Amino acid sequence: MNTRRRFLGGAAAAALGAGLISRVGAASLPEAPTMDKATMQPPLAPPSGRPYQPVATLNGWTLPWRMKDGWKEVHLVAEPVVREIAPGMKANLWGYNGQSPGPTIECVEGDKVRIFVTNRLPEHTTIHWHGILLPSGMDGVGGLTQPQIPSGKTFVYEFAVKKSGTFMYHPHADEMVQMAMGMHGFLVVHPKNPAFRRVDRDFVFLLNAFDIEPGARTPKVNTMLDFNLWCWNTRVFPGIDPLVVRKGDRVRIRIGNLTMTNHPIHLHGYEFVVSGTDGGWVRPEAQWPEVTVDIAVGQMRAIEFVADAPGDWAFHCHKSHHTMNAMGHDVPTMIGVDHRGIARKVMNVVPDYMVMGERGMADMGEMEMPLPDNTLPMMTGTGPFGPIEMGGMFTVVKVRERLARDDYADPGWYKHPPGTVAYEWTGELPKPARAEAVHPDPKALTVRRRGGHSGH
Ligand SMILES: [Cu+2]
Repeated sequence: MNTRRRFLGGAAAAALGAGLISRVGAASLPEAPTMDKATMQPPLAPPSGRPYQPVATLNGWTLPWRMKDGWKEVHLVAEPVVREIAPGMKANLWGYNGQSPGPTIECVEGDKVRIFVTNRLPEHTTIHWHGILLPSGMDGVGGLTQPQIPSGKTFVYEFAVKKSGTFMYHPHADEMVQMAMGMHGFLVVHPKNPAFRRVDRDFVFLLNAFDIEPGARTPKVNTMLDFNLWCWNTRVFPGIDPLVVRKGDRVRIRIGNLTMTNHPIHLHGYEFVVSGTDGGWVRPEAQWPEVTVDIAVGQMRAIEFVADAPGDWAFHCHKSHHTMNAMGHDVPTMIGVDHRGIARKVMNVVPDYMVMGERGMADMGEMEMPLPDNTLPMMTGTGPFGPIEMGGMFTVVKVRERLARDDYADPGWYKHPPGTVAYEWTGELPKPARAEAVHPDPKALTVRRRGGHSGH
C-alpha cells in the first residue's frame, strides 16, 4: 500500500524509531506486509521456527514473520482500511495491515514473540492480547498497563507464549469506537508437539458486527445493540468463504466473539464437540456432543468433527436476525392480510411502493428492490435450487470426496446421488378441515416495533 511505503521510507521511519523502539534498534523494524484481498489466502506453512499445522483464516490471511535472535517478530500497522463486506458493498473501517479483521498471528507454545505495533490512526490506540498469559505490562490496557500509542508512533510488545490455544487481539483504548470500526484479529498458539490434537483442516474466524446505514460507507460508532451487519471476519453472506473440507478429514473450527451479543452457531449434518475454550483445551472425557454452540461476548470456542458425510451443509448463527443484512425494523407483520386494493392506490403516487410480506417474506429473497448505492439486499444468495434467502452470519461447509490435501478452492454445489433430494408429492392430497385455518384473523396479528427485539 502506498501510504505504508511512504511512511516507512526516509524521515518518517527515522523519526518513529527514535525513542520508542530503541531497545531493538530502528534499523531492525520488520516489514509490515499488507493484504488487498478479502478472500481466504492459503494457510501459511511455517518457513522458519518450530513446525506446526497452520490454520485457514476465513476471508483472511496469516501475517508473515521473521526469526531474529531467537524471537519471532511481526509488525502490525493500525490504520484506516477499505473492506469489501460482500460483493457490492465496501466499508470505510479501521483495521490492521490493510484489512479488518487484522491478519492472524500464528506462533508455537514456548515461542518468544515480539510484536511491533505502528499507529497510523488519527487517534491513540493499544493492543490487548485477549486470553494470553503474559506480564501485566504487556497486557495492552491503555492508561492501566502502558501509555496509549500516539498517532505516528510504534510500540513493541514482547512475551513468551506459555500455552497453546485460540486467542484474539483488539484495542484497549477508545475501545467502543475502535472495535465498532473493525479492529480485531486472531492469535493462534499451536502446541509444541505438532501431533497433539492434530487436525487436517483448522479454520478460524471472528464474529463481529457493524451499524452502517443503507447507502453509507462508515459505521456508526455509538451503537450498542442495533447493529445491522452481522459478520464473520467482517464479511456477510454471500461474501463469506465456504469451508471446503475433504471427506474423512478431522476438522476444527475456531470462533471468537467480539460483538455485543451472544451467537448460537449451528452446523447442519454433523454433531461436533467443543474441544477448546478461552481457557485452553477441553479434556476428551469432558467433551459432549452438540449441534449448536452458543458463544458469549468475549469468548472463543473451538469445535471439532470428522467430516464423514459429503454434502453442502449450512453453517450459521441461529438468531434469525443475524442471517439478514441491513433492513428497517419498522415492518409490520402482514402475513394473511390481503391489501391488493390499497397497494394499487399507493402505487399511483409512489411507483416503487412494494407490499412487504403478505405471504411471508420469502419473496424478498429474489426480488429486485430499488436499493441505495453500496447497499446489500436483506436476504440474498442463489443456490442450485433457487434463492437461499440469507444474509449475515451464514455460509456453507462443503464436504467432498477426492479433494487434494491442501485444496481449499470452492468445488461448486454438491451433486446429490439420485434419490437423495426432497421431492414433490404428486399423489392425492387431503382436503383442509376448515378454510379459516390457512387464513387467520388479521386482528390477531402482531405488529413488531423498533426496539422490541433488540435485547437479543
Ligand atoms: Cu448471531
